[in-house]
Amino acid sequence: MKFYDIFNGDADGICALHQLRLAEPRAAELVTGVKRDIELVGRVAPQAGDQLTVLDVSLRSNAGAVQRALACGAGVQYFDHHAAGDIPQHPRFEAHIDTAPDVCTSLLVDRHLEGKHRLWAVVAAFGDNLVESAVRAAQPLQLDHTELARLHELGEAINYNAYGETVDDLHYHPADLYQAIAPYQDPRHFIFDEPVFEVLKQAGAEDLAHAEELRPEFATDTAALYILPDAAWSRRVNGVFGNRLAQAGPQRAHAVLVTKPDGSYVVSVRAPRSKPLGADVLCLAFATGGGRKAAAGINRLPPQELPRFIEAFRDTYK
Ligand SMILES: [Mn+2]
Repeated sequence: MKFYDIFNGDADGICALHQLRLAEPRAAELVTGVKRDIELVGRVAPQAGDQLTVLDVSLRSNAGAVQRALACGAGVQYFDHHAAGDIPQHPRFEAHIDTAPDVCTSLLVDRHLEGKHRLWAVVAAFGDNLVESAVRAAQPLQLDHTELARLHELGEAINYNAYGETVDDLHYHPADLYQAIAPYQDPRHFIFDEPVFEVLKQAGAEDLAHAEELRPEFATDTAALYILPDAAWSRRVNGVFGNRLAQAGPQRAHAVLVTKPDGSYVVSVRAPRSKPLGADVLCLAFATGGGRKAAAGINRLPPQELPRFIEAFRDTYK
């Protein structure tokens, strides 16, 4: 019998697993990746009697692999907050799935453990940018303002570490980061005793400084577009940079393009925060586009389509 711990490589995934294993220690094979690696269950080949714990990757993206695991006699415990599709009804499937917008996977694990390792759920909620939920979860812990701010920074730092095209782009492989965290009951001790937090904070600031040196391709009162070069720092900072732009210019739509080695682009579009609409329709007009009204993207925009994208973007947000 074998155990597999399968988790998203971001703060929510790591802190979800950490809470569980503090409560129920278990040696397991770790399966994880960059934040965008969400089809993780298919990476294992379980056998009858094996036990899979899956955290913070959508069931919809893993449905086939989960079905196969169940069919071959393995058990699956599943915690997640992303849109799930059909939830299997099976005696060996244990689901903790809640897609409410104010929860993250670590908060679901916290609910399951009745708050036993709440501090790590707070870190994760900050990492998933659920600031209000994090503050609410922290309430009974009576942390002072500085402690709360440190947990916020830690969540952001762990989350930042998960951004990249492949694990080669990351400062720490998420499995290594999890193992660095694993001995710590209290994230405040982790911050103090390990270099990880300072390393990630420093690295994140450097990446952001690179991005902030860039001039936009164009910027008007209603829309701005940036193209980041083909570099590891671009792939890491992309999400954080987009957040910064959105915070600094709430009336403005932003498109951030990251150049791929083949010259095509990964596109992320954020509608203006003051009017969070239109990003989905814009991106769906391109072959590999998708997303939500407020934020959407295109997985691969060929270079010859760039002018068409720019025109459509300007037209959507004029
Ligand atoms: Mn999450």
